[in-house]
Amino acid sequence: MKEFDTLDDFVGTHFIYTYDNGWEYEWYGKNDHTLDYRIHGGMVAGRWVKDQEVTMVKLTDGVFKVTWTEPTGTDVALDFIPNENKMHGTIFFPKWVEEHPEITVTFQNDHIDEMIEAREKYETYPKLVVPEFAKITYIGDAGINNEEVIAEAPYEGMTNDIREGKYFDANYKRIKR
Ligand code: FER
Repeated sequence: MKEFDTLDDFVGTHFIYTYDNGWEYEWYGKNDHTLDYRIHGGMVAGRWVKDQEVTMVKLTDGVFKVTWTEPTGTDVALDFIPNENKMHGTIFFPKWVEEHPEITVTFQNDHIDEMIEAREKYETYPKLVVPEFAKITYIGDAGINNEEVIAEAPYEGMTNDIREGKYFDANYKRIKR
């Protein structure tokens, strides 16, 4: 398996991981400041997002930190230790996302105004803080700025298809079903 060292090794990587609370997330570092993702399990399963602006840094050899704030007001801080198939994530949900998660469960890019409206209309505090370790169940080298990685809504069985090699071809393009 690929050994991770520098930030260049990390950027362009596609991960699937399952948090110890059972939530399953799919993450693609499209370039050194942009994230695309899909959520397959947990409080906001079904949500997917492209072009989230993030900060990605190398903490030390093979250890990487990714942080960002969402249009919903949710804040996220992730630490990846890919050589150990391990990561740790902390999600800081505004109170309104905990009370109305369904508003955020969509292709967010088509509904940015609704997210901003909801974060103004509903309560922010107290926040729901969810700190969890996760096991990385898939690592793919998708390359930089690959728009095919996160290009459709999540479906039941999608992460199994990806893990089993049924979803991407040798050039990391989607195999259309
Ligand atoms: C993650 C934890 C949280 C992640 C994304 C989020 C793709 C986003 C949460 C939200 O906006 O609801 O590990 O990785």
